[in-house]
Amino acid sequence: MKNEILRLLKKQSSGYLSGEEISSLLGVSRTAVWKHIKTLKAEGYIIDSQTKNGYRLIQVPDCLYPAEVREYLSTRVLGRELFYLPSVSSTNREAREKAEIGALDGAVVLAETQTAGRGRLGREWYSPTQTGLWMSVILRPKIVPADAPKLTLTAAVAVAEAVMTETGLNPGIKWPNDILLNRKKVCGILTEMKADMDRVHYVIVGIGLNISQENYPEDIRDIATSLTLEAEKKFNRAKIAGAVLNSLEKYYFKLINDGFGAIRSEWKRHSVNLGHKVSVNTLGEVIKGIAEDIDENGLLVVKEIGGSIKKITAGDVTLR
Ligand code: BT5
Repeated sequence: MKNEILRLLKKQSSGYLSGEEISSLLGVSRTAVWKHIKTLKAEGYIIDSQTKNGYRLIQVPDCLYPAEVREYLSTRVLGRELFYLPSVSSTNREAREKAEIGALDGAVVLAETQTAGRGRLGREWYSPTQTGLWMSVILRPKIVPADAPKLTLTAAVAVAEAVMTETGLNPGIKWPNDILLNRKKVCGILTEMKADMDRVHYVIVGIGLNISQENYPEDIRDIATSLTLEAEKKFNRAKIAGAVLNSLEKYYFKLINDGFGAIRSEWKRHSVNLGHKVSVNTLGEVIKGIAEDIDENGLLVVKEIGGSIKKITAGDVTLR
């Protein structure tokens, strides 16, 4: 009911809507209308109430409330279940718990802040409140575990495209999971899964996209950036969330229906690694050479100085 009232207020935002009109349109009492308006105000919606004219929506808060994100969604599967939390330890962790108790394919967990946001290998992900997109998507694809890394690359292409269309900026992708603007990291992706040897039960694609931070802690100041810092303007975070999910669904369906080929080409178009000297730290071993390609499984192909070819499943790449 609260969302229905919000929908009416948005439709009528150029003028006032009386409590009586709302109550007769929705078939609820005027007291109930008043209570829902009170809740909306507590959630940060600025609503002018006048005894004579009724209610008018003045401003929507910069929050990732499902009702706001839904406004921008054109998906079939992704986001059909949206779980919203003002604060959570990690959306990936929350998503895993939801997946264990039967959350649907395409369910999404969104939070305004994470108190223990995670990167790969237990690294920290800085997730201050109401400044980024801290989001995890639960997917239940019928794939074998060896194909799961393709999902990280698919998500990277999807985020890069959404960032491009929403901001006009030109993001690069650093293998396997970083989206860069101006050589600094604007987004990281953490893909986790539960699988048997021959079957994936679910995959959690965690996306951390810096939207409006203007300052970073010292340890990441030189390597991190945000959409606002690069574009020098503010963005509607709910709209960015919608755009990322729309793009992710498009590329996810493409992966499932048509295979990795087209996504691989897109990925290569955005790549900042290919053709460059790199140093890849892969579980303690450092491989140096030229990043030649990503193969049909999403592995990074590096040609070492002596000419031998190494295919890398996981690691951290430094451009040299
Ligand atoms: C990643 O790890 O880049 C994956 C990050 C995924 C975060 C999302 S947020 C929603 C979901 N829930 C979670 O708990 N996680 C996912 P990695 O490649 O390991 O990079 C981590 C490194 O990036 C850190 O060690 C820092 O150096 C740097 N870093 C931390 N916070 C950052 C930020 N906000 N922006 C840019 N760089 C950051």
